[in-house]
Amino acid sequence: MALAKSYKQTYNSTMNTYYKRLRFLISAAAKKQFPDYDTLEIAFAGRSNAGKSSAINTLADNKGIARTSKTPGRTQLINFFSLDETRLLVDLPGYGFAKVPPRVKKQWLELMESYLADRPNIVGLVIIMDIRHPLKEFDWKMLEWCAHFNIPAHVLLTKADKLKKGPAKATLLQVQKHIKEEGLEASVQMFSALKKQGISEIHQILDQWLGLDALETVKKQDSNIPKS
Ligand SMILES: Nc1nc2c(ncn2[C@@H]2O[C@H](COP(=O)(O)OP(=O)(O)OP(=O)(O)O)[C@@H](O)[C@H]2O)c(=O)[nH]1
Ligand SMILES: [Mg+2]
Repeated sequence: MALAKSYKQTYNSTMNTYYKRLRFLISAAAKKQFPDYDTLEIAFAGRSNAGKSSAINTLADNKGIARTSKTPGRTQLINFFSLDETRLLVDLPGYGFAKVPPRVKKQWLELMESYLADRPNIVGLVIIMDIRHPLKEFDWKMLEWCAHFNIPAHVLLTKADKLKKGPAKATLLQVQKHIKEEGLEASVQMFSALKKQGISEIHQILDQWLGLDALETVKKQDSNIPKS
């Protein structure tokens, strides 16, 4: 199987370099521009400026692939990236930009709704939150959306470099507890694009959702085969 072979070729025991192959596919302003459903898709959602694009760049070890910005609300399109022919990552536009006119907010809502309502190929949602401002109204909406459609959710508490270790850990535990208390489910981790913290954890989650962990077993079984 070509895919299994290519995954094995890009994986080594210390660093999963599979995600380095991430390539920009299309920026979509409307549903008709979305790619076909014949892929597994993982979407990255979060409030504006939370660090979605930076997280994608960091996990792909490619600074420039997803555009980042100091101006909240810059990414107003849905950006699709491909890992291979059957696996996509999606950078969703952020919510919560104060200075944006109502017309733009309305466009954002329509685009997000058209995406979330009609992508049966989504296998997981990564919800990015600034560790200093977790679990805002939009984040709860996304967690509820995942529960409703039975889609696994993973929370990245990013910008972890902005807090000391103790408060960061306390926030992680609080977020886990609060999600559970609300009867919702999500795995939670710390992350920092600046310090490149939490990369192997997010890779493991993505591997699982994208069915790549099964290929890992194949890799181990084949590890005695000499490299050509
Ligand atoms: N210190 C620190 N800054 C970060 C981190 N991740 C992102 N940033 C900064 O936060 C700002 C916003 O990052 P983006 O990745 O563009 O955020 P976004 O969620 O994609 O924003 P929108 O596309 O506007 O919704 C940029 O100035 C980044 O450099 C991090 O882990 N640590
Ligand atoms: Mg962005």
